[in-house]
Amino acid sequence: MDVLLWKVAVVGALMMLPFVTESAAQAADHRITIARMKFSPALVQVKAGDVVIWENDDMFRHTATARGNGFDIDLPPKSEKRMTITEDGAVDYYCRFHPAMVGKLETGP
Ligand SMILES: [Cu+2]
Repeated sequence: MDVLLWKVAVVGALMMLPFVTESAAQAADHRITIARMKFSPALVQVKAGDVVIWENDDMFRHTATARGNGFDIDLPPKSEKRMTITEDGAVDYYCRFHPAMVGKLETGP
């Protein structure tokens, strides 16, 4: 009887493992707010599957535009848009209307 209970406990613990692993790798949401002509936070760690929520809190239209290929998100005043990260890696981005506005997405270790 004791041995049987012990086996049940081990099997139960093993069955839990995949769920623990899965939640550790779960996609995350990252909010990047534009206020007073600045992306904040300007540097965000992302990984494939994560979602970036771009929020323009300014009275001006902005964009979040990747250098090279990637994304070009149009952000009218007081709007927000969601974008799913499709692959790991680093991307510098800027605003097409205000090139001094810059930020970076990168994949952490
Ligand atoms: Cu802008």
